Order: sequence, then structure tokens, then C-alpha cells
Amino acid sequence: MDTAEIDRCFEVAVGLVKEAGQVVREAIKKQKKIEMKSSSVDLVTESDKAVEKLLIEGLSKAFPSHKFIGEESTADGAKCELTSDPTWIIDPIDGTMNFVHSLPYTCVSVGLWGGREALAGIIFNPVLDQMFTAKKGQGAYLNGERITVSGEKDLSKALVFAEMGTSHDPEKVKTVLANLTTLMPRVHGIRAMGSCALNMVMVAMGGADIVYEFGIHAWDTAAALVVVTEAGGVVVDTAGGPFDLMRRRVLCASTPELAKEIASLLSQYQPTPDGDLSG
Ligand code: LIP
Repeated sequence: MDTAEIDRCFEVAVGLVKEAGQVVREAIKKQKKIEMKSSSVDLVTESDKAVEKLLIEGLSKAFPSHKFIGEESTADGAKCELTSDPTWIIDPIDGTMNFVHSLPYTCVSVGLWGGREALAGIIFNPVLDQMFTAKKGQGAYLNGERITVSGEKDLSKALVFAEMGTSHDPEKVKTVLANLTTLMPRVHGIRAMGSCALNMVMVAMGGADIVYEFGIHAWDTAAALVVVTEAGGVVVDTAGGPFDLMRRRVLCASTPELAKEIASLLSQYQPTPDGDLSG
């Protein structure tokens, strides 16, 4: 896709994400209809489904040949397959557990990929009215103002966002707790806020220095990846190798030095991957 095409896609998507944000902003104040997915803490609400429908219908009307990977469509049996075709990767509500509890740390996340690389990302927290955007090669923005990572290199000064995730697999629980034990005495602070996409853009805006998580999905990272890298940050696999969108592991840091150090300290866990980077 050329720059003009990406720009047009971005403009259409921003308009739809704002509409989606209005749905979330209204719904977060109300009683939610909740269903369980992979576990009792992996949830979906009618708003997740409504927002995903709004985004996919709007984008497919504007771009009929484009493909989609959506969190809720995938849960309904759709394939999670990324080809080199233009593909929208959507998490209608990232931080569903927070949304269910009316905690305003939740967002709509829309990423545009093409040629198997991330081209644009939009992350919108409609409750706090924070829209993070980025297009490849054009910088990262929060509500239209340029953002950059903190540039922190010293682990002992780093604010780290970890997550518990939604799997209660004993090996996963053991790994999560082992990593907290390892990191607590070494870092400035540890937070677990409940939205991978928002955690990552916190690194992009300099509000956090490190994010790591095992068990996330492609839709949790697809948009935030562009925002972080355009803000000068690093996104790699939790063991320090190249990031793989389908591998369900992410380590994001304000500097390569921090990424390298954290990767060497983390106990590793490999969830079942989302799929292959095929096509
Ligand atoms: C959530 C992630 C969060 C993670 C949860 C869940 P959802 O996404 O963003 O970081 O810890 O396991 O995957 O389900 O709210 O879109």
C-alpha cells in the first residue's frame, strides 16, 4: 500500500473508532450482559460484539477487498490468519474485564497491516478521551500531539507493566509469579492495569518503561506495535528475539538496553500460538 492509500484508510478508521468510542463511553456506565470465553475471567460483553460489528461493517464498506482479524469473530470460529493482503486487526474492547467493572482503563484498538507489516494503529480510550495514533514512518501521537518514549535505560528506575492474563494454567501462574518475584527488587515499580494495548501506548507516551505479557493475542498488540515503534520504543518477543504477532508473547520497552536486560531475566512461557504468519 502506498502512503496515500494508508492515509485514506487511516482517516476512515479514525472516524469509525470515534463512533465505536461513543458506544463504549455510553455502555461502560450501564449494566453489562457478560459471557465467558476461554475461562471464567476471559469475558465478552454485548458491547464487544456491537463495536466489532460496527468497525468491520464500516471498514468493509469503504474497503471491500480488505481482510479482517477480529477478537470476537475469531472467538466465533473465524480463522486467525495473516496474509500479505491489507488486513484490519481489531480488538473492539481491550481491557474487557476493566470495562465490565466500569474501570476507565479500556480501549478500542484497530491496526492496519499489509505485506505482513504494521502500517497504522489507532488506540482510543473513549472514557478518558485519549486517542493514540501512528502511521509507519510518520511518528506517534496522542490527541494529535507528538509523543516519545521515556528513553529510560536503567532497570532500577523503570516502571514495569506486567499482567496476570486470563489463563489459569498452573505453569502460566507459576511463570507470572516467578517473574514478579524476580523483578520486584530490581525495578522502580510494577503495575498490572488490564489492557495490553493501553499498557503498550503508555510506554509510547513515556508513562511506563517496560511492558511484558504472555498469552496476549494478535489483536492486543497489532495497533499498539506501530504506536510504540513510531514513538522510538522497542517491541520484541519476551525472550528478546523478533516479535511475532501470532506467538502470543510481547515485550515492549523504552530502549533496546531495557528490553535486553528484562528478556534475560524473565522466566518464559509459551501459550498455544494464534496461527501462522502465512499466505
Ligand atoms: C486482555 C488484554 C490484557 C490481558 C487479558 C486480555 P481483552 O484483552 O489486553 O492485557 O491481560 O488477558 O487478553 O480480552 O480485554 O481484549
